[in-house]
Order: sequence, then C-alpha cells, then structure tokens
Amino acid sequence: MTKSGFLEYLKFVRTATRRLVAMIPEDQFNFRPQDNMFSIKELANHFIFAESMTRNGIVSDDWNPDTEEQMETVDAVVKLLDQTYARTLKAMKEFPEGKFLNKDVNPPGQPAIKAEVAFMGLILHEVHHRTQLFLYLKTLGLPLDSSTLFMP
Ligand code: NI
Repeated sequence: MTKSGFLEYLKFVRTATRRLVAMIPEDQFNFRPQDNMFSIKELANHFIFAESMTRNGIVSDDWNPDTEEQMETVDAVVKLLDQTYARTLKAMKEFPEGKFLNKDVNPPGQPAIKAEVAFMGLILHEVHHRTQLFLYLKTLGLPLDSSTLFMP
C-alpha cells in the first residue's frame, strides 16, 4: 500500500481510538480486570509509546519512544495521543515514498522487515490494544457498541 493509503487508514483507526481514550472515566484510570493485566492507564500509555517507538525506528532507526513518562490523567494521555499522532503524520509525510516501500528496518529482537510492514504493525498494535480498552470500558458499564469503533 502507498504511504498515503496507510496514513488514511491510520486516520480512520485513530478517530475511534481517540474517541475511546477520551471516554475513559478519570476515577477508573487505574482499573485493571486482573492483577496480571495492564491497568487502563498502563494500556493507554503503552500503545502511545509503541507508536512513537515504531515511527522513530522506521524514520531514523532509533527504536525509542518520544517519552517514557507515564501520563497520570486522562486529559494528559489524550494530549500525548494527539501530540504523538501529529509527530507521526509530520515524520511520515517527510519520509520518502521509496524508503517507505523498500527500506529494511530492524525492530528490536525481530528479523528485518520493510518499513511499510513495520508501519502496518504500528496500526495493528493500536487496533489490538484498542479492542482491549473497549472491553475494559464495556466491563465498567460504559454504553459502547460497534459504532463506537467503526463510525468515522
Ligand atoms: Ni502491546
């Protein structure tokens, strides 16, 4: 897929992800369904960190996130999500199409993959954890259904 195709798909995915993150009740930010599972706070921070880590790896071979600071409130995590997305859009717009399709990148602990496959992985990771967040919020009684995830 072309870079612009991926960015369009990320926009579609991100719209619902942001909607869900903004719905997190502040007083449930530390909720976790089981002791061995992410809390909502850890989950939201985790997939935002993963986005900047993967984007930085694709663009500059630096597999570090923009920040490792955990956001402690829902407002702060929404702001970090928006800021991270803006940086991803800027970085990807500046990244040449030819490199997007052909550059080999080396995610830590994994075999080399093409940049576009790594970017696909970034989106897949978000969708995976977004579904997890959806289930957490539904478990807490929020009025969610499939339209929450798939309406533009
Ligand atoms: Ni993950």
